[in-house]
Amino acid sequence: MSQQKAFLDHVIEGLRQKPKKISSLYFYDTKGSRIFQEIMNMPEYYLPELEKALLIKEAESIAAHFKEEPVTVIELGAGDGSKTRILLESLSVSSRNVTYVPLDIDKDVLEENKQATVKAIPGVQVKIIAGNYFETLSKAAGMEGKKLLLFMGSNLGNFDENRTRDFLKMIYDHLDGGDYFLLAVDLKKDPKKIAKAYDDPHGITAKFNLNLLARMNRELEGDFRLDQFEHYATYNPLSGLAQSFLVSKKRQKVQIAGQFIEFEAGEVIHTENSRKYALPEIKQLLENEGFLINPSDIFEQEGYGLVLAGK
Ligand code: AVI
Repeated sequence: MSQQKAFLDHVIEGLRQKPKKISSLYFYDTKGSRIFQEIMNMPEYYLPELEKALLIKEAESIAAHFKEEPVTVIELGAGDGSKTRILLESLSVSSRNVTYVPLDIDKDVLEENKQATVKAIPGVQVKIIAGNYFETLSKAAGMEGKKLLLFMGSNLGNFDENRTRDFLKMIYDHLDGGDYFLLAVDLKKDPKKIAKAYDDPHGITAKFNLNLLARMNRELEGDFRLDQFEHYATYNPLSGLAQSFLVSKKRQKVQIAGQFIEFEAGEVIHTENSRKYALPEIKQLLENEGFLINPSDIFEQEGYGLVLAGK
């Protein structure tokens, strides 16, 4: 099935459900990825900064698990790898031989990542693999040496409960005894701070969410009127769930590839979950799949967490 057809089928199925929903995976076309970069650079979206600070603080403790032996660092959804280089630097001091295998959908961003990494840390070998998680992880996991698999950016928070379980199981199955998995997660904290990160005053997150409608117009011959929908984000401090929606401002009918979808005034499309965790919850999720976690391998600072889980 072509990607376009899969997108259309997904959209029609999701918009015929009650409540209407579309997976946040579809945010990331070229335009959406560019807007996501804007989000990453805005002060309200605190996640990248906290992650970087925690990596700087803990890189040596993490690297100490790989003393004097070759290590293959595999990163899922690696992007430009700018923060990962903090860890690679420490590893290249403590380990003899470091191979970095960044995995991402976007081949161009991987090429940039490779060039920047080789330039910054000349001793590190870089092997890029472009494609989706499932295909690329099998290739990468077959490589030699002790493995350290990274899943950063609190990307886990975008998965629903079943997908989280399946994903962690898949990671576990691709590792061998003695390998490690490093997971970065955003934690429950001041609800106002979280709410603002997903509903910023510049309107960048709104633009990111509304781009989903624009993408349907571009790729699926949709006729959504962007000015007739608005971004709405909530955060529930009890469940830890930040959720984004697109709200129809009026009763309207929209056409997508010849099919009609009706909206009531105020009706929503649920477009994203960004779950925030407590560290014991994350520990439990990982242990449920068989990972072993030493209490000294759980790192936290200012409501952001890193967990180094062993197999
Ligand atoms: C990619 N992901 C971890 C982001 C998040 O925080 O859930 C996506 C995002 N959505 C709105 N702002 C950022």
